Formats: sequence, C-alpha cells, structure tokens
Amino acid sequence: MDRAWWKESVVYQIYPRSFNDSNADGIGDIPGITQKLDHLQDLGIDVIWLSPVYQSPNDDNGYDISNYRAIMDEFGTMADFDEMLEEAHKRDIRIMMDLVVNHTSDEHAWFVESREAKDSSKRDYYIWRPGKGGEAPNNWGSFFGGSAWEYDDASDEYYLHLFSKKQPDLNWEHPELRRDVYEMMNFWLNKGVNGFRMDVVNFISKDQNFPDGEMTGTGYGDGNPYFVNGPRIHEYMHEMNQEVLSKADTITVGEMPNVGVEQAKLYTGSEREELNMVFHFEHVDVGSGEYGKWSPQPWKLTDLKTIVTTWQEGLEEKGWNSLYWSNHDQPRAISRFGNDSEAFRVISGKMLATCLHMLKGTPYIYQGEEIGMTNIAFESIEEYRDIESLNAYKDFTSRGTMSGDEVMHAIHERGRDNARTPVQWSAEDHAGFTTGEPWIAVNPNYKQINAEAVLADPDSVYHYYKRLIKLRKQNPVIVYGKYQLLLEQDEQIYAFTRELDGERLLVLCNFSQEEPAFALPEGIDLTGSEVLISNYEVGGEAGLPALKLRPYEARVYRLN
Ligand code: ISL
Ligand code: CA
Repeated sequence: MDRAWWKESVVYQIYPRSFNDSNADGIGDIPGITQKLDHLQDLGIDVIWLSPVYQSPNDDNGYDISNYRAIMDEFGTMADFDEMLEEAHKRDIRIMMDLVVNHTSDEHAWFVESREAKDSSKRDYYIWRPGKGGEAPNNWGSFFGGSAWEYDDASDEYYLHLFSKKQPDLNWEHPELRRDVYEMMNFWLNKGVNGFRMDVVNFISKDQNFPDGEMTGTGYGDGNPYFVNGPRIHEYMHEMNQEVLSKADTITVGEMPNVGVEQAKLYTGSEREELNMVFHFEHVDVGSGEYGKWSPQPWKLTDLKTIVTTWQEGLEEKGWNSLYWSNHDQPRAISRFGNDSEAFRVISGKMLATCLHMLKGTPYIYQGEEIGMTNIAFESIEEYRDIESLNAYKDFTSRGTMSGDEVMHAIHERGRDNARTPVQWSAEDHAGFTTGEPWIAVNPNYKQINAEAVLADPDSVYHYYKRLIKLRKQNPVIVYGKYQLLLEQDEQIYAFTRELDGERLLVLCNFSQEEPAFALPEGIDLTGSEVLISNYEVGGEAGLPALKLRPYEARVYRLN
C-alpha cells in the first residue's frame, strides 16, 4: 500500500462566481472565499479545488482565459489571491488550481497575435487549417453547438474550437506552446499552490489528419475518436510531469470526458509518472438518451453499481480513483441520485455522502453539497446564464428537434446552472450570498436550506459530512481498504465491503424510498460488530434483525 497525502485527503470544489460575494456587486470573489475558510476548516476538508480565477471575458465563466498570470477583475487582485492562499495554508488547507490548457480565450494575447498574420510567431500556438471547397476543414461539431471551426477573414483559414468560438484550441504539437504552459504552471507552483485540476486535458492531442467524424443527430460529425486520448497524449502528460509536477509535492486530477478505465490505468499508474487521478464521466452519464444529457432517462442502480465497481476493481493497485457525485457542470447530487422531496432530501443526502466517502478513492465535495442544496428549475430560459444550456435551447428549438418545453425539462434535470446558483449561507436576502443583485438568481428554497440552519442542527447533512470526514482520518481502511461488491443484482441496495489487513467494513446504502428486505451473503456476520456511522438510529445490538433497510438508509459496520 503506497501511502500519499492526496489519497487521504478530502477535496472541496469552489466555483468562485457563486460562492460568496464580499463587495456587493453580485459576483462571488476571492476575498469572499477567504471569509469562508473557517467554515471549510470546520467541515474538515484538506484541499480546495478552485475553479478558474484568471482574467477572462467570461464567455464560459472563466474557462476561457485571456491571461493565465492575472486574476479576473471581478474576483479581486493578485494580492487578494496571495492572502487567500496564505490564510488557507494557515488552516492546513491546500489549494488546487484549475488548469485550462486545451484552449484559451480568443482574447488571450497569444491568440490575438496568432490571428494577426499567417507568419506571426504565435500562429502555430493554435490550430489553423484551410477550408475544403469553401467549407470547414472537417465536419466536427463543437460541444457548445455549431461547427468546431470558425472562419477567419483576414487569413482565409479556419481555427479549431471544440468549445465556444471564443475558446480556440491550443496546438500542443508546437514545442514552444508546451514550454510556455509549463512555465506558467511553475509560476503558480512557485507561489505555493499545491496542484492542478486539468480541464478536458485528455483532448489536447489531436489526430493531425483531422478526419471527418461519423454524423450525429446534431447535423455535425463526432470528432471524439480523433481527439479523446489522442496519439501523443501520454507523451505530453509524461513531459508535463517531468518538467513541472514531479518537481513539487502536488495533487493532480485530469478531467477526462469519454475516458475508460483501461486508459485511466495509463494516466494514473504511479510508475508511469503522469497524473494522480482522473475524473471520468461514466457514472454521471447514466440515464442519458438519444441526445445524451439533453434527453434524460430513468437510470438503474445496477448500472451505476457496475460502473463504479469497474473503476474500483480496475484501478485497484494500478492507479487511484477520484470520487464525485457533482461539480459545476452537473446537477446537484441529491436531485440527481437521491431524492430532493421534503421528506427524503436530508436522509438521501446523507446516504449519498456515506456511499461516496466509503468508496476507495479521493472524495470531492461540490460547494453547497454539505448544506444539502438541490437543483433549480427556472421557468424561463431568460433566467439561465450557462452558455451550454442557452446554446442547446436555441439549437434544439430552432432545428425543431425538441419543443421549448422538452428542452426546459432537460435543462431542469441536467443543466449546468443547477450547480451554479449561489451558495445558500443564511435565510437573509439572496441567501446571504450578496447584498447586491446576484448574477444568477438564488434558489428560492434558501429559507429552509442554508448554512446557518445546518450548522445549528446537529442532525443536519453538514454535521454528517463532518463525521464522515473525521472517520476517514481515523480509519486507514476507509482510505486503503480493498473494495468488494455484494448483492450485485439488487436494484435498491448498494452494498460493499472494504478490507485492510484483516479489518473489514460493511457498507449498506438503500437508494430507494422503500424498505427493501435482503439477505447478507455468507461469511458476513454482524454479531458483535460496531456501527461506525448511520443516517438513522440503529438499535442496540447493532444487528439487522429484520434484514430490512429504511428509506435511503445507510449503515457502515466494522465487522468482527
Ligand atoms: O457537462 C458537460 C457535458 O455535457 C460538459 O460541460 C463537459 O463537462 C465539458 O464539456 C468539459 O468541461 C470542462 O470544460 C469546459 C467548461 O465549460 C466546463 O465548465 C469544464 O468543466 C470548457 O472549458
Ligand atoms: Ca464581488
């Protein structure tokens, strides 16, 4: 067992725009984060993953960076950043920066220069190609709708943008670009930051033939096979590791849409010297239909368990898992995988937390999850801010693929703004997030669901998260124990064991609002076992006399 601090850590993600506003302009900011560090220390987390705080025109809320070495004006100054970093470190909280190097903003100086002339010294920092017969170089669609290529008058060439046209893709084939990226990463490490979460980093190596992709329902071709885990990706990741990461004591996680467990072994195997972890999407993609997340379908617990188990077993001794239910691109965990009705919101939130924190890997908590926040359902598309949802709405309705109501339904279920409404700090106006006008409306349920309320209530989701985090610190089996799935076919109960040096935990999670009966498999005896944590009162003899779990019940036993 290779011990490492980043395996024993719990990470908390901050999406700064929606976290806490210190100056009443309606936008969360860095001093706002500093003010809340005591809250995070009390919760017990070890690392903050900070979504982008760099200078940006905010076409995609900071994921379009115009200067990697400056702080976004709306978020504060570099001095504010330095202070936050220092204050975090004082509390033993490390900071993991978001590293967005698949693309920049079209307002980045590199792109401005690249665009100026074909012979500009920065031309090859981006991906420029001539058109084909008056059309784009190939048929790839962009993730945010439309073609992935944008025509540029001045040079009569197209540039590639896998996301919005204000997010041109960088050309990693170009050694000078790579050198500049590594220098920029070192700039941040020299400041004392502790690692990086790397945005869509498995997209940075593209097949240089840029072949057409198979046509999809969007009217564009699917380029994924030509840029997901592309030809030189492991060479780049290893180079970055040698040039930057290996020189400091870092935590790294690569965000990787469409990555599978076999690839993940290559990215996270310690002897390969690439990354610590990846974020895969297989579990958050369950229940996706014809148009992916835009046609949400019911999902089955057995599908979720199969996916999670594949990753738990696949990376055992070979790599390391990241564990998450939600982030700034996903719906709220309770609404997605639990039950956000009045009756079951709190209990199901605790069950989900138990399940995630008892799996093997490093858990990530998304801001507001510890408060029990839920999805938002704005009635009108005008209230939404997310470029992905706004473009999808336009696209589906204008092409007649879906009615406005159908797209709104999908946005309510899966849109990214579900996670981006402001953190609910109190029952005051705008949930105490701002005293001004928030950039996106606060979820109207803030009067019931807010940090002040959960802090005051010992039975809250918040205090339950605290207990889970503490248990992790006290029990190496939670971090390093081997995972084994039980009750494989059960559609309501997720049961598994964790085992380390003869010590064994049993985790039982009921994902339904029913009271499923079940039988424990042979070899598992609860006599004399201790309940480590549960979201219900558990009777004296710690047994399960009736072998039944209550709605959304979770229990963790230390077996004898
Ligand atoms: O949710 C998604 C799937 O439909 C996407 O937003 C997916 O997460 C995304 O394509 C990759 O996400 C990352 O890169 C994007 C940025 O908009 C996201 O916020 C970021 O997490 C481009 O930088
Ligand atoms: Ca502000």
